[in-house]
Amino acid sequence: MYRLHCFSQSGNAFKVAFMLRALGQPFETVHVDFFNGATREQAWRDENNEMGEAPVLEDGALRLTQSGAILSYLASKHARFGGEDEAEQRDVLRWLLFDNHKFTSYFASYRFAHSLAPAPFDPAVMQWLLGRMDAAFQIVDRHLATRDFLVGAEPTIADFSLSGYQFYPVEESGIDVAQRYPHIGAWVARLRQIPGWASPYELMPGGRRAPRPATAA
Ligand SMILES: N[C@@H](CCC(=O)N[C@@H](CS)C(=O)NCC(=O)O)C(=O)O
Repeated sequence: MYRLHCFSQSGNAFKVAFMLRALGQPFETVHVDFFNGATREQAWRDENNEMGEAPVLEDGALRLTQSGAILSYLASKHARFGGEDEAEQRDVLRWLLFDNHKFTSYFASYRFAHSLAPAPFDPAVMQWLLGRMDAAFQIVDRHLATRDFLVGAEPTIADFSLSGYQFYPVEESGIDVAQRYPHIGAWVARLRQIPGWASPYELMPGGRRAPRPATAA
């Protein structure tokens, strides 16, 4: 059985959990104690991921890291969600790269700084992150104005990847994505309908943390 090293606040890990559920593949979870510094410990890195990040997926003797690489591995192994042909597969890769560089990355950083980090960030840093995130979200919102999914006519791993952080409560980021980016909001609602979908807090261990009192956006 697959073993997913993850924690409930990790949207990057949720990308993989969502994919496994959509594939109907059972998996065990292994809690990564991120908030107590597990990913910074050299012993954890030596054993799990030299890059110091969750998620990690074990498939027998294989230990896979980087959600995009894991999603590609699963799509290829189970022959689902990878794109219908070579052109779609290339397009999926473009979106995975855009996601990891900008879409997930700035949103997840903003959310962490907004409510999960131990202390508030400098407002100038928050403004900069918000601007970077907004630029990426506008691009995706425009793309989704004329289609149901990011690539092709059916969901792909590009959808699992970009939506990783979109199923958490609004108060964690302080950004009402559905209201600010209506096409992204409609796409997220469609993804919730994929059989197997469940919320990150149901699928991954660690529970909820009381958000730190918010800083102004
Ligand atoms: N591009 C990576 C990002 C993974 C990532 O940033 N994971 C976070 C948790 S959501 C992490 O473990 N961060 C540890 C750290 O930065 O110290 C992926 O998609 O897997």
